[in-house]
Amino acid sequence: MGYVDEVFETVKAKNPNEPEFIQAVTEVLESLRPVVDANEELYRKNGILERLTNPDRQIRFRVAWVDDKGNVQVNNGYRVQFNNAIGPYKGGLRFHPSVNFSILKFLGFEQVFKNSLTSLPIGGGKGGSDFDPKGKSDREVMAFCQAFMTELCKYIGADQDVPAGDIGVGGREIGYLYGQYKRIKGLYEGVLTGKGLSYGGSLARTQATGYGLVYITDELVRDHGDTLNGKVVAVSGAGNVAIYATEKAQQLGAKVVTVSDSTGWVYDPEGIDVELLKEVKEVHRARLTEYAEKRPSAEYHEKKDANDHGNWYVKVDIALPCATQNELNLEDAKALVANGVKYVCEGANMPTTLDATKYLQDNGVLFICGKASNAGGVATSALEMSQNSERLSWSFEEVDSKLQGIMKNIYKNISAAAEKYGHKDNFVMGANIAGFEKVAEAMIAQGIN
Ligand code: NDP
Ligand code: 2IT
Repeated sequence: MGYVDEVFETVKAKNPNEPEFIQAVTEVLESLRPVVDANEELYRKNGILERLTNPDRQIRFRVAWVDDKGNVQVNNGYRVQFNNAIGPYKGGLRFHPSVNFSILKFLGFEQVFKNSLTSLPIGGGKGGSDFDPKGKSDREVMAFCQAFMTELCKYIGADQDVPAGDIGVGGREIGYLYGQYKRIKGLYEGVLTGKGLSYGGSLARTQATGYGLVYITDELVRDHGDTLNGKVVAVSGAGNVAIYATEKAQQLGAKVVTVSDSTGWVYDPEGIDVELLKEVKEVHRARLTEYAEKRPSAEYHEKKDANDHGNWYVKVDIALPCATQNELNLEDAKALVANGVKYVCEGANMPTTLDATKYLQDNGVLFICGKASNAGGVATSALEMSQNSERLSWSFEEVDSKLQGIMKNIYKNISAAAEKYGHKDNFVMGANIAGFEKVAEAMIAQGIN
């Protein structure tokens, strides 16, 4: 058995009941075959694949807090510190009832390669809680965040591990978390990113993941002799990534006709009204029914169940999944292809199942995986860390132009890596190989640990 297969069997045996983690590892290891085959002795001698698929540490703690009725609530808190070969652990915190070690390990594992692709000095990690911020008062969210940080602060630091937002964690949560860190540790340092502008945040971090996704999509489209102008786009999700992907796509002349949330989706043939979407989701924290009520051109579709992905059955040129993992499956991919989709770029982490990815690629769809296409968020987080270190803040234009440069560079590197190994336009392979090479080199240089 070759090295890749040996390690893959071990990972499956050692991580039973972790389907998302196995899924992420499957994709990466399959992609790495050509590089590993070419350097098998070196990687084997250094245990590179065994170490890369095994987090440095997994932390779990109890988070007890008091709700508005005076009842004690208890949640699980987590941080997975995956790999710090190229920089301090870096990656978001997710607050969602589905959070468990399988999900955080898949996210932390992906983050290692994504962060490497940014070319910035950041390692990979992820954390969060099964706490559900939906329907909670601001005071309850604050009480939870304070209790969560009271424990998490023992494991993080500006040069050690720097969390940020993810699903269910936005500006409000980062503010409460930062306040509690400062209070306990007595340190005013860049320990979190995605901070508010009045206390060390970076301009353009809020927009960065969605904007970056569209910048790389634009690169892809241009590289294939096409343009975003006039393209019809399906975006899924209606959160941070979806909102700013929609905004930038429309600024560049495309028309976004769908967005979705956990209970339904809208079809708006005139193009999504981004200001209204922001008001509904960022200000009111409401459902998309409110968007449809206020927008005469929009049709609302309630999801029949969690597997209802009706939003992928609309005729579009480009699909940008920006909600959550495994939200685009094989059936959805078939519908997109039947409707003539040409480009799929992931804003979310692992939103496309493995069989759907293969189907899209086999049918000539140009596909960029999340670890490359959504890297603009964490890249801008790293720019926030730089600004915090030098105690300066850069203008929106400066950060945005660095973000554009980073996304162009990622596209260039993943295309080149795919081509070098004889798989032109296979951007999944290109992303995994390009992300891997730097981390592997740093791990070898630093010895066995
Ligand atoms: P938000 O919490 O802001 O938004 C998430 C959106 O997805 C919401 O519209 C939510 O619906 C929907 N959603 C979440 N979970 C589910 C689910 N299980 N089923 C259906 N819909 C769901 O998160 P973000 O926009 O920050 O994150 C979206 C994705 O992008 C995630 O995969 C995240 O890991 C990834 N990502 C985020 C980055 C960032 O900088 N924020 C960076 C890179 C990747 P509802 O409105 O009903 O809650
Ligand atoms: O998945 C991701 O890259 C994020 N949620 C952003 C992480 C970060 O540290 O900005």
